[in-house]
Amino acid sequence: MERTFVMVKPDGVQRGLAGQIISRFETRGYKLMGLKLMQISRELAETHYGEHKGKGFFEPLVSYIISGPVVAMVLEGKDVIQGARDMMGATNPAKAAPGTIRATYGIDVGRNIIHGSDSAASAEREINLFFKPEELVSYTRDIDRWLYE
Ligand code: IDP
Ligand code: MG
Repeated sequence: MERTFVMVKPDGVQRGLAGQIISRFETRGYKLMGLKLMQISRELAETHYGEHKGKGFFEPLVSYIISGPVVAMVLEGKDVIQGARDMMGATNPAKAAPGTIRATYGIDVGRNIIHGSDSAASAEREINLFFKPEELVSYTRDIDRWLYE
């Protein structure tokens, strides 16, 4: 089973969409391993988005991501890294496929509601950046036999 890091960004929280977004992942069958509301520090934001340092949108991106609380989560499931990214849709909501989270709730690339890890390496890095080991809970779910063959 894979794990990924997903975060409802400050616009999603401010607009009261956190519950609906978590619900989409739960309803699909992905398992919540960690979940918290938190305020990201500038330092954490700059580390998290380090790959974008030097790009024109870096400063606005950091300011956006620290502009209010986020809901951070770790999800587990078969192929969840790509699966969650597919549910989010393209980075720019204007280009995201209809029905995806970004197309359903957003309009502008600088307010695109959600983050999800883009590879196994980023998932591991981001999970460790945002969650302490004791904040992740391992448990069995009786419904798993109805989700997985
Ligand atoms: P991703 O979130 O789909 O992985 P990335 O290219 O990794 O997209 O960019 C990280 C975040 O930076 C995006 O989710 C978005 O919030 C912001 N971003 C990316 N490109 C632009 C842009 O051209 N203008 C403004 N913000 C951008
Ligand atoms: Mg990215």
